[in-house]
Amino acid sequence: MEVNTFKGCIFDLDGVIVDTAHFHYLAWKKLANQLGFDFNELQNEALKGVSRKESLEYLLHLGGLHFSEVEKLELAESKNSHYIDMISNLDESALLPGAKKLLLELKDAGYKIALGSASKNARPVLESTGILPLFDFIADGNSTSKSKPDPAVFLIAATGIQLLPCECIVLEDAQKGIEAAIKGGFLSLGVGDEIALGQADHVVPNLENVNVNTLQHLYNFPIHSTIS
Ligand code: B16
Ligand code: MG
Repeated sequence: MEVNTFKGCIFDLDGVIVDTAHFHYLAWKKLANQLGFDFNELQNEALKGVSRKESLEYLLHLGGLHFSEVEKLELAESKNSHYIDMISNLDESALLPGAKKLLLELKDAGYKIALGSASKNARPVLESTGILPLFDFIADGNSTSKSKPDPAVFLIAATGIQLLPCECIVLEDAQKGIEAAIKGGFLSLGVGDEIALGQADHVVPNLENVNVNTLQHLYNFPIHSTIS
């Protein structure tokens, strides 16, 4: 009997590694308020993991507003500058509990590590929190314009670390991210709410108690070879 084992991990960024998901929400709320309507955390759930462009379309739909393509570019730019202001003092303290420890353990154990984030700000966020060198490959909002639940960003990440989707665990806090992982044929670990992320192979509330042993226990499974 053979044992099938995962060989790498693809991490989402906002809400899994770094506590920036809340800043995305606040920046969208600020833009909505400027446009004359309110936006709450429940509505924001639908934007998690979604690209800036698609998030803006959704927000404008909620507000019942219509703008030209040029105006929409300006609005997206305005949200991004609110977001950049909010993260301007980001440092290691913004890392979510257990994230760095897990990255270090995976690296020490020889697993490949990639980023699979929808954010165009992913690289500066990794730099300012000091964890950029822990990644073997970065796939982010600059790598594809296809937004989760499209698996494109994870497929680019898997290719970047030279692994098959079925050899990678995708760690995600967004329902659309888990959907993308499933569509792409990846193993999945939901990080957050058990009900919202129920489609994932496994769900943990955060990364605090997740280590290499936990992942090996959850994702290494025996293959019963068939005799032909
Ligand atoms: P940006 P993730 C996503 O990052 C965020 O969850 C989502 O709220 C944001 O709109 C998206 O990145 C684009 O971010 O405006 O910085 O390009 O969760 O996929 O790491
Ligand atoms: Mg996320």
